[in-house]
Amino acid sequence: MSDGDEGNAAYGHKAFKRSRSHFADRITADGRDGWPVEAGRYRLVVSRACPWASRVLVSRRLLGLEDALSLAVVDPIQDDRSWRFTLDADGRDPVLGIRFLSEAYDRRETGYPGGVSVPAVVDVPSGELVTNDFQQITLDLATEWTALHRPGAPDLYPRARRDEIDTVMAQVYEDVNNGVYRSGFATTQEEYEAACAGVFRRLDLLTDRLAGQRYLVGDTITEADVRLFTTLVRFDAVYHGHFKCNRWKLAENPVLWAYARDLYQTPGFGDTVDFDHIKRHYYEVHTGINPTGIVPLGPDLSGWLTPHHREELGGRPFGDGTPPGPVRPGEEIPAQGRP
Ligand SMILES: N[C@@H](CCC(=O)N[C@@H](CS)C(=O)NCC(=O)O)C(=O)O
Repeated sequence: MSDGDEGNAAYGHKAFKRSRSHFADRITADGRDGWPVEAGRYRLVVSRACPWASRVLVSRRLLGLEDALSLAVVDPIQDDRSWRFTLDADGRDPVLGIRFLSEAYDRRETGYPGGVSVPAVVDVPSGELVTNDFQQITLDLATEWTALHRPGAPDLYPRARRDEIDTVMAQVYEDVNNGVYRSGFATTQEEYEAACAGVFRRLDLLTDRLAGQRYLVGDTITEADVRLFTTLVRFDAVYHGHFKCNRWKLAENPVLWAYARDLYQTPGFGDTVDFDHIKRHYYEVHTGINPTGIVPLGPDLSGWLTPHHREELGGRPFGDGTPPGPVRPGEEIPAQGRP
């Protein structure tokens, strides 16, 4: 079996193409799409394996939205009905009462024929999917959910820096976030080489950028760092081997490795990462590119906790704000998912 979006390339012998999110309603302060920001009304459904969903996990923690937006974590292994709540008692999400995420999609659109993807935000009272628009959800958490942010929450999308953040994020998306998928699911040598070369060309440029500055834009953590982090944290565990992005390992690039460790060790980043879910999902689910489903034992994760010395570059991680507090009880990463 293969990811819905990703299966076309794995089996169809055509270039990997990421599908656009089908449900693009926005949850906003003024509720203009019919979905007003409201504490406790929505449920965020993620796979901790998924880099697009992981963006939302990090933003939710940094902004302190855990009480306002509850969390459901799916099993990292889908079956033929896609994402399922088999980690929960009786295989049902305790709040939505459903066994498969597809049930929320069906409630929104009867007979919805498209793929079921995470991240997904579901309206709890009606059980309907509101949005699976992974490019917009985090921007809205940063800019529309402000009334519910914790005291000391950082500004992840500062108005004065948006043009620069958007430019960096577009490059990171094309060449890195999605580039690794185009490399991994390529079905011709040319396609693979172009995608893989593009990944490393961009990582080289990002290395230059990050050699002398702690964060991608300005001197604080922004949405751009959240989006680069979610790919870097998976790099050696899955993209280097499984997706054949193997010119070098992250741990062999002193600048990016220190940058990634710095973020990993910042509250709100590493405490959302489950390496066990990441490895099992990629290696077991994408049987088109790993037919045995064997999950490798490595890499050694202990390096993630080693000193990074990036504070010597200055920078104010949370700007005028503060780091988030401890992880919410029940949302801790089990020991097998941590270094
Ligand atoms: N293309 C997705 C972006 C998110 C995405 O690709 N998520 C993957 C997991 S990393 C997914 O849920 N794929 C569908 C599946 O695996 O069944 C969308 O249209 O919103």
